[in-house]
Amino acid sequence: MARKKIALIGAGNIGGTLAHLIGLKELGDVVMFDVFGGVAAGKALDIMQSSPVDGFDSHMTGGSDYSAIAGSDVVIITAGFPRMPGMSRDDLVAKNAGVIATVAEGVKTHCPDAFVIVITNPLDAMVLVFQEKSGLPPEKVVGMAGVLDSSRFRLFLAQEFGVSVEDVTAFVLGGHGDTMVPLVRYSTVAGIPVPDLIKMGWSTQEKIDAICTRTANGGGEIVKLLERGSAFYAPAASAIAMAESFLKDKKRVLPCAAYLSGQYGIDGLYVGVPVVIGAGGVERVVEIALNAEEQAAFDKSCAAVKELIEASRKLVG
Ligand code: TXD
Repeated sequence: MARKKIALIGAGNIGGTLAHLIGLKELGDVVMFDVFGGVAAGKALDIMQSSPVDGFDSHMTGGSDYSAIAGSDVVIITAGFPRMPGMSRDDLVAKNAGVIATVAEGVKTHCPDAFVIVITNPLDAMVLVFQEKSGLPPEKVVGMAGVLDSSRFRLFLAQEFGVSVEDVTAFVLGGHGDTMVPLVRYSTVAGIPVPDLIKMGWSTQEKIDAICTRTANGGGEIVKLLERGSAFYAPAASAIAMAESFLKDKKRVLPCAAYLSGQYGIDGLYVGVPVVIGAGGVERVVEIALNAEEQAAFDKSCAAVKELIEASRKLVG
């Protein structure tokens, strides 16, 4: 079986980490693209030079010529500008919508059959801009946010309960950002729902509420600490989980920004929901029944996504 080909558009902090993880996991060969072609080429060469030490075979190249991404199986997009301190994700819309429109043109021309994962913020708006501008089928275009948000939620819950992160599952819905909706009743420790754990005295409602707030502000917490740039290790790991599920047809159930056409009462928007990712891309949207409080939070989140989309439409048409 020939090796898979993975194109990384954007060779910044997340792009470089993605390439390293792809090598370590032997997921395929890597082509990195960046407007700064030297950075892409330098990172590709540096990571490939680690391959004899770590024992992986992966061919990596970098540059600023779109034709190099031809025939890619997966494209992961991080191109754009990161959030700086004091800047909200939403402030990024003006800068990044134009970048994504250009990237969409490159992907449409050179690898229209690829499975595309968009990471660039503001995520829910950028993934729709990409899908509309590229014309790729909606099931082959997803946004990465929910895996990261739920990973943060899982970590904080595991720390609160004093158990392994492996045994904590978490469920988040909605847009990426401050309006994200952590679903506590679907979050568990080895199958025991968090509300039951509260009843069992493992934690209190106040502590769980504080964890939900910390999760929703998880990106901002890191931006504040780093002072320049935003999180990149956990975002890269999250996108790799999605790419791996596609490449290996694992059919994992992962929260992703997926195109909704009527599910959850939403039509024509990308919003974070649990989906099954397999060789066909997004093979299924998991639609659960929400209670009134959850529905209200979800609707609020969708309204925030809609606002962003309108803002980006004004900028790139
Ligand atoms: O959950 C999520 N979706 C996110 C999203 C979590 C964390 C960070 N998130 C966003 O990802 C962040 O707000 C940014 O919009 C992207 C990429 O973050 P990263 O930390 O990798 O940013 P960098 O290091 O600035 O890298 C961006 C690269 C940089 O090398 C630029 O030269 C390049 O993008 N760039 C371009 N490449 C190709 N084509 C164009 N037009 C272009 N413009 C800039």
